[in-house]
Amino acid sequence: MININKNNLKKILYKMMLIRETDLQISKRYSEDKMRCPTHLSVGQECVPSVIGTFTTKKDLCVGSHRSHAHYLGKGGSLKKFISELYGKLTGCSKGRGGSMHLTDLSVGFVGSTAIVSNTIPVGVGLSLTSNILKKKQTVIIYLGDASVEEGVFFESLNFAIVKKIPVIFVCENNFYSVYSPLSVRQPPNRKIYKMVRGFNIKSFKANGNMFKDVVQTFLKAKKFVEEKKMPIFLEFQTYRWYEHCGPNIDDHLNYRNKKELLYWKKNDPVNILQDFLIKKKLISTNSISIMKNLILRKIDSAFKYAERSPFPKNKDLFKYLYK
Ligand SMILES: Cc1ncc(C[n+]2csc(CCOP(=O)(O)OP(=O)(O)O)c2C)c(N)n1
Ligand SMILES: [Mg+2]
Repeated sequence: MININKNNLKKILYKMMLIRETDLQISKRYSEDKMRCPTHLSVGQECVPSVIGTFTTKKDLCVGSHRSHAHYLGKGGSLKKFISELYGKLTGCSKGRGGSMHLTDLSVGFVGSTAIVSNTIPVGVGLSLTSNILKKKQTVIIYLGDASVEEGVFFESLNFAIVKKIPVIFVCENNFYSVYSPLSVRQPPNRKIYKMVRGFNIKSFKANGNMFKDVVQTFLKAKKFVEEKKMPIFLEFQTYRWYEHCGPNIDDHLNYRNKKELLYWKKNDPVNILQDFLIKKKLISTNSISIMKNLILRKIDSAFKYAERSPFPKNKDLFKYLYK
């Protein structure tokens, strides 16, 4: 077991709490109708992006999906630019043109997220190919959901990455659902995603995506592997979303997920797991955690205020950044 230093653990906790509280505020404020884009909240799935963000730098690159709030904030994305983007404002990370599903911010190495499932996978492979040819010391991460592995482009990208020895890290966040459909109605019975990809001769690991220790250990192992072997790797992290697939609400009343399953994952709340561990080890006090939370809430509030007073893009500038 690797030893994770205290500062990194606190960084991970801060990122997790920032992502959690931001999404909760989005959920709370969404009915004001000022965020005019669909949102896919990351509540429950904070651990993986927080760990990856902690152990990568702004020079490392990543691409995300429709559910990328956590990916962007985890990577060190600006909260003000993020909320402004949801408000469609010029100060947004995508200059107000993208909304929640189209985040991009090269200043922190967040190349982009898109609404089309699997769309960014070949882009990530291409980024890593380029980076490798130019001999850049840069980790490239592709976030994908469990439904992404049902798309043809996923297999083409995986195949290409193996054949061309492209040192990219595929990070599959398996939350067991695609909208309302569980894995059992979409993929072969009992087939494990991380085992299926081994048919391509890609190295792969599976870990509990809510348990910071497992995520840190697995990610650092993968990072070392791609750096040393110059080959791709595939990671499957099992996790769970607490809110509806798309939107600000809880949809438990629809009963597409069984109550036992929901309860199990809520009990395994990634934020609580890390907080409890740090408190038990006397690395943080409950008081410092509440101070941290208040600080985060103030930061979120000022990001919302910033977004509200920011200007919308002008109609005449609609196509301004398209071909740059
Ligand atoms: C190519 C394509 N097919 C279908 C959709 C509709 N769609 C949007 S999100 C989503 C679910 C994706 O599930 P998963 O990849 O597991 O990510 P999660 O939402 O669970 O985070 C679907 C089917 C889409 N956007 N793009
Ligand atoms: Mg899913």
